[in-house]
Amino acid sequence: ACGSRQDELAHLPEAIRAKVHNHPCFSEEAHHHYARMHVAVAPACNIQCHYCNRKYDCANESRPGVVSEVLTPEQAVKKVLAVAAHIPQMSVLGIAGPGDPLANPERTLATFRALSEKAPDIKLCLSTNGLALPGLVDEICAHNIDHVTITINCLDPDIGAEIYPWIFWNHRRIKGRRAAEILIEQQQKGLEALVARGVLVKVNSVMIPGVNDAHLAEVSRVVKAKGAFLHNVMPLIAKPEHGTFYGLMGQRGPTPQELRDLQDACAGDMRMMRHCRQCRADAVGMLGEDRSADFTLEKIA
Ligand code: CLF
Ligand code: SF4
Repeated sequence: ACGSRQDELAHLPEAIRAKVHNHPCFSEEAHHHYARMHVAVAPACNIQCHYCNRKYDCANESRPGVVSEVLTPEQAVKKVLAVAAHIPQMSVLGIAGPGDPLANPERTLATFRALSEKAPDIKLCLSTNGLALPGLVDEICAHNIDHVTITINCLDPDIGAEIYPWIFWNHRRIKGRRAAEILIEQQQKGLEALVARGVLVKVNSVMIPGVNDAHLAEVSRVVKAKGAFLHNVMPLIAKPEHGTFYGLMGQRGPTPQELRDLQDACAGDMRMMRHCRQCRADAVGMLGEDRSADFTLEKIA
């Protein structure tokens, strides 16, 4: 269906091609042939985004609106092995919520550790808001996680203060501009450290009209200069029930045309992802397909 994309990977160095050729998010071509699954092992979060309602999955990587069944690492491993036995195209296991995977490091790393032993052919993938990332880079590398996504919505703490009401940092809740400043610093440090270690980093940005839309081309330029592999600009899903603040304030999401225009503006400098399907934290199957209902704990027991 997508023959014109056949050469998408042709110019990449062999080592990178080997990492992305069967990753449905990092390679557009791969998403026609390979599937991913997520296990929802990470319930807690260490920041608050205005577009998030904790009753739903993390909007870093997922479509708000459906609550995932939180699994223990043992249950998650069982589920991955069951899915792998039924869906041979399943090449990637991601942890993306329902909170932030790195705000639940024991649960997240125990899951990855067990899988790298029991299913060494499955690629491991992680999506995070980045706050706890710099302190966990060694662990991430030790667990053979080759793909990390950081959700970076801004570089300017004044804009950040409009997106993040607070963060939880060094056992304290920090609010306002200072909170955004720390988060932005940690995200950039984490990005640099992962790139230095050869981990492929994708940056997701949530496009919020009137808040960060005019700023995201700059974000794209900077993360590219630091070595991010891919930038994925996702539309804010603005539904009153999904935002603690935006919902109440009537914040809207971008139109499809506004989203395309921004992706085009960023594309001048950067490889852009345009096939993201804003998956749930427990999605199973090809992108855009969700077979999670076929693999509930009850069904795989
Ligand atoms: Fe999952 Fe994310 Fe890994 Fe993909 S999803 S943790 S990079 S394996 Fe993919 Fe889904 Fe978009 Fe995410 S389509 S929401 S970009
Ligand atoms: Fe919600 Fe994810 Fe933001 Fe945490 S990082 S507040 S779970 S959207």
